[in-house]
Amino acid sequence: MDTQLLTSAIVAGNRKDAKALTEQALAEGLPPQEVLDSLIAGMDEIGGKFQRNEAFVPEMLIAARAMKEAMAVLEPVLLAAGIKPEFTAVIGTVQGDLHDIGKNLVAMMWRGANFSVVDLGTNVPPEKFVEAAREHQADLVGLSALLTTTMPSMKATIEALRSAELPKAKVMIGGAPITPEFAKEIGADGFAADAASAVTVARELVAG
Ligand code: B1M
Repeated sequence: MDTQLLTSAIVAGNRKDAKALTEQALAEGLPPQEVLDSLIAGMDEIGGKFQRNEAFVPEMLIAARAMKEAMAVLEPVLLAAGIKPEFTAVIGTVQGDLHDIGKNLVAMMWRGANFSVVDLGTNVPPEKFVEAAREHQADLVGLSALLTTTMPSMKATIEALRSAELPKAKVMIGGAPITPEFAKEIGADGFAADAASAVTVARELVAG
C-alpha cells in the first residue's frame, strides 16, 4: 500500500479512510513505525497549512480526530512491538484561566507528533504542574494563557517548576497575549505562536 494514502487521509480529516487504511497497512505487513510516520506526516502537513493560512481551526480539529481513529487501531500494535512515544509532555491552562480551545489544539498536535501528552485541563495551579511533571517525568511542560491577567500565573508556575528542580523538563508557553519577549522575561525555554509551531518548538526543546 502507498503510505501517502494514509498521510492524505489525515490531511483531509477523513476518519473512515484513516482507520480503514491503517488496518489495511497493518494487514499487509507494513511495519507499525512506518504507518505511524505516515500519520505524523499528515499532522505535520495540516500544521503547515494552518501556518500558511491554508487551513483553519476546524480542519485541524477534523485532522486530529482522524489521527485519533487511526491511532486507536495502531496503538495496540505499537505497544506489542515495544514502540512507545519517546517524549512525555504535560500541558495545562494556567491558574485563573478557563480558556482551553487553543491549549486543546496544541495537545492534539503534540499527540499527532507522537508525544505522550498529559492534559491537566484549565485553571491549573503551579503545584499541580510540578506534581504532574514529576510523576510523569515530563520532558516538556506546556503552559497556556489567554488573559493578560493570568500571564503572572505563568511566571509563578515557571518559578515553581524551577525550584522543584526538574532538570529535564523544558517549559514552553503560548496563548494570544503571549510574546517572545514575555517568554524570555519569565524564563520560559520556548514560545510558540500557534499549535503548528508548538510542534516544531517542542521537537527542538526535547532534542536539547
Ligand atoms: Co474569553 N476572552 N473570557 N472566553 N475569549 C478572550 C481571550 C478575549 C481576548 C476577548 C475580548 O475581550 N476580545 C478577552 C481577554 C482580554 C485580555 O485579557 N487581553 C477575554 C475575556 C476578557 C474573558 C472573560 C474575563 C470574560 C468575562 O467573564 N468578563 C472570561 C474569563 C474566564 C476565565 O478564563 N477565568 C472569558 C471567558 C470565555 C469563555 C468561557 C466564554 C470562552 C472560553 C471557552 C473555552 O476556551 N472553552 C471564551 C472565548 C471562547 C474567548 C475568545 C472569543 C476565543 C478564544 C479562543 O478559543 N480562540 C477570545 C477572543 C478571541 O480570541 N477572539 C476571548 C481560538 C484558539 C484556537 O486560539 O486560544 O489563541 P488561542 O490558541 C492559539 C494560540 O494562542 C496558541 O495556539 C492556539 C492555536 O493556534 N496557543 C499556544 C495557545 N496556547 C498555547 C500553548 C503553547 C503554544 C501555543 O505552548 C504550551
